[in-house]
Amino acid sequence: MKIKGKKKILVIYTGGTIGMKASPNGYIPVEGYLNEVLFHSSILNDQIIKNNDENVFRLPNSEKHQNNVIYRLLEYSPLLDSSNMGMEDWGKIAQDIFENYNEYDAFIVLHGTDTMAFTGSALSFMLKNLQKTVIITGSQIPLSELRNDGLDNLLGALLIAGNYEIPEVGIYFNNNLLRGNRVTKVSASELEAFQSGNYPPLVKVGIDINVNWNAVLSAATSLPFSIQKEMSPYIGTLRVFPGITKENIFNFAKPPLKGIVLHTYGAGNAPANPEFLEALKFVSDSGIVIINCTQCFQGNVEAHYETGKILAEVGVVGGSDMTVEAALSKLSYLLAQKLSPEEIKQEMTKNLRGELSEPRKTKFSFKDKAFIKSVAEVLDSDSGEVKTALEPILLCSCASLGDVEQLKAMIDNGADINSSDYDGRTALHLSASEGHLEVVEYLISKNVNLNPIDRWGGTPLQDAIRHQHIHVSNLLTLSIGKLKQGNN
Ligand code: ASN
Repeated sequence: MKIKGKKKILVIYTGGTIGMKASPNGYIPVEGYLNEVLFHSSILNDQIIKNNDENVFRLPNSEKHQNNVIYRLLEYSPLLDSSNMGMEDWGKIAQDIFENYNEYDAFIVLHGTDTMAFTGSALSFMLKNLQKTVIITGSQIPLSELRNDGLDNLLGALLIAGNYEIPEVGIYFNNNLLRGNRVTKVSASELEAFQSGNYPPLVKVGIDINVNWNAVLSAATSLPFSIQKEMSPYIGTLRVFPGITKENIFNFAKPPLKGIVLHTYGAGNAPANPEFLEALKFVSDSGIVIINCTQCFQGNVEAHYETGKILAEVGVVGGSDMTVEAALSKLSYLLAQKLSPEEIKQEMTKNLRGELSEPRKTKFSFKDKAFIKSVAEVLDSDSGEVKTALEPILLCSCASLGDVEQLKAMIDNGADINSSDYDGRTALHLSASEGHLEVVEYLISKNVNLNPIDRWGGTPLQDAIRHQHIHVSNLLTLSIGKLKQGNN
């Protein structure tokens, strides 16, 4: 939803390259520096409102963006390179969002890029029933450099957070807002540092700001916003490689470990080596939850191959198209809830915050016996036009699938055995074409019309001959002969 009027944004500044300055030991975060940059920037602020000891900035309005956005910078101490951040830091960010939730309309978290994808994933789970925009951003080049990506990233994040309600945790980088738990850092040097392999951008910023509303999570929840600060540290990720041994597994899966993200090949495959599989089974049976995530940047874990299926057989849970960052933080989040391993396994396969794509439900089809049965049952209670229109199609579908039982049930219930579909094809045409002798026998026993003509002038006997169903064509020839004799 696009929002108008004055919007208040809290900018939580945790550290990262964006606010760093060069030092003899390389770039380091410098306290107070970002505040100074904002203070002097005519792009990021056109008015400074003193609020106690702090500065509140106003984002300039422009022809395109009459945003009326004001924002406050909440600087952490110490400022951190994100490589030094851990679960407690996520808890602190979650707590600050919680404490300021009612006072602000949106939140921006300035963060280093190295672990931004982990924080994006973790916060998506830790913030529950989120109804406001949370955007994490940072940069590859510090604002202190003449040429940098920090200015665009911060400005873009402020404009999106100030103008749209996108009620999820996103990562804004290089003109794209991506879902926080779908993102991986893909480059240490390019300005496009992040990509989301399995989910489209929520917002693309070009000449215009284009929000892909179909991709954005809905905020439809009546439950109040809350947070879970506790995350379990007893997790780890193990990358499968050619030559991996059972010892690798046992050395890794030592107490107090409770959850493993197994980083597998391709569509979720691992070596079919019995010792390796037995080790995984032993670990899984001991109550450690193992989640299967692919090493590939794109695609998901599906049990297409034997090498993937056997992992499921030893208790490893498929992680669908989750990133490793998302799977790890989800495991950590669920383990902290003190659920049983079975409950955690179940939750891991569910879509909690848009972090995974659940398998598509099979499409209904007249090639599906169960579907035909259900439709036929519904039609039983109908005596009108819908029944007249659908019954021939159902009869033909049953005949084509060789489903004698369902065919009998429908004919016993009064369906017209000689009815034809829109091509003039009858149940006898279909069963003869497919060579379902049992169906043909049954239809003949019910005195079906043996010579119906479809819209191409074809008969069931011709169908049986064309498809070389000898038994069916013999039976039809015999029955037609008998019929002729009887008529003479
Ligand atoms: N090392 C930095 C960090 O993650 C990298 C960056 O922000 N571009 O804090």
